[in-house]
Amino acid sequence: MDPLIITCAPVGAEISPDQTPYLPYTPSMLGETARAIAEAGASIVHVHCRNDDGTNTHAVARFQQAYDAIRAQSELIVQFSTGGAIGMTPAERASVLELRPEMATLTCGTVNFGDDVFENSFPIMRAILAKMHEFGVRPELEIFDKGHLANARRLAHEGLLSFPQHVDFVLGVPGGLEATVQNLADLVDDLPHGCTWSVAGIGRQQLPMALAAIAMGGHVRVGLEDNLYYSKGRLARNEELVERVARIAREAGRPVATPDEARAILGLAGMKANSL
Ligand code: KMH
Ligand code: ZN
Repeated sequence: MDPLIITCAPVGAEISPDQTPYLPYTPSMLGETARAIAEAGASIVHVHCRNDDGTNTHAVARFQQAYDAIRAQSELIVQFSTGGAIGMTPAERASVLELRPEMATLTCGTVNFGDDVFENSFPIMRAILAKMHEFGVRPELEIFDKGHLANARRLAHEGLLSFPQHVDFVLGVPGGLEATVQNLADLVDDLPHGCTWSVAGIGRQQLPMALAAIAMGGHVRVGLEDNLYYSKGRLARNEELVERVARIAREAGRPVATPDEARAILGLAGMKANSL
């Protein structure tokens, strides 16, 4: 098995700073977090941005500040979110690709998201992919439901994607596919040949999904975007969530990838200077 790639999603768009004191919602907090999670064993950081008051933003200038802060403190693969927050326009979500991060997410279909709808129609997906091609950004395909893999295959059939790709299964969102080992195994079985994959279990399913991925040869995403707690009633710091998965993987005989090892596994060209 390849060394384990640990992605950390430290902020997300749904958690507010009044739910936890550990949410790194400013660029300088993100920089500090990047250093801590890299030391703990992460190789990718999945980035959302906030204003100083904690509200969501997808402003290009704010992502540039976050990028610079992360890069000043780590060699992590920087993966921008193009999912953003519910209510953002597709153009807003895609705008940050002009900063040419090494990777960015592409959610492969619409999904109920609690009481909201996270909209990713084919026109939205095509527009985001076009920007990824324009700026040379590698997608991570976010799969919240089984049909999303079929959508990704359809995009490939249209010539907009080529497989293999790196895929992240986000399981346990209310409205998406539940986080069970059986569902994970079915999704992995359905992957196009040669894809690499990780899993992000939501809430208390974060650790069980990580354990399954460690055993199955997949990779793992943890972080406060998906789960606030280290254990019942005990709020987590991002680096603790990374450190626990790294420790368990090593105990299980699975080494943990450095950022450059992750780049080699994912076929990324190398740490790019962003263009601005
Ligand atoms: N905040 C969610 C609506 C992504 O980052 O690509 C979408 C999301 C997915 O978080
Ligand atoms: Zn996200």
